[in-house]
Amino acid sequence: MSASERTYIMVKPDGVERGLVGNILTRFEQKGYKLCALQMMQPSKSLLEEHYKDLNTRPFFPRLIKYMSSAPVVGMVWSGKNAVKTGRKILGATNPLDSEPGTIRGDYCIDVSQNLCHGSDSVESAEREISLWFPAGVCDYQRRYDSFIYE
Ligand code: RTP
Repeated sequence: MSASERTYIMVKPDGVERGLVGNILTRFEQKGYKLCALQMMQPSKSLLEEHYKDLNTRPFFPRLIKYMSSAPVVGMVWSGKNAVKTGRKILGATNPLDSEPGTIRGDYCIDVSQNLCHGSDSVESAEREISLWFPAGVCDYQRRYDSFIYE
């Protein structure tokens, strides 16, 4: 865990279609995380199959790839202390049935298959996903007000 820990957060097609990009981005910004990359794109099936390769034996995998490639997504890289774990808390539990009010999924969705956003589940998967979605690299910069966020 360090102030330079990074996570990959993605607004899924349902989040883009429902106009929730700004809301999702704002929650990470206001928490104090540093935005290092932002892109909108319609992902290919092969990119999504690579991203979700650990799930390729699951029964919902074909449905997941179809849904994720159905419209643009917005991918972001955020950095800061505990970005991976706290990022998952900000999103809420995968199944909106279990996600607490106050989280993105707890506040805005109902079905597990349309759960608005993705967040890396470990530091290792974050680094893999950042390289996959941002092969040209992301911004690295010193933010002047970090002294107001970290001791
Ligand atoms: P994500 O990768 O999207 O952040 O989700 P996660 O780690 O919290 O959950 P994971 O188990 O990796 O599932 C990835 C995505 O697959 C869809 N899903 N559908 N039973 C179902 O229909 C089902 N289960 C999972 C969700 O979109 C989930 O976020």
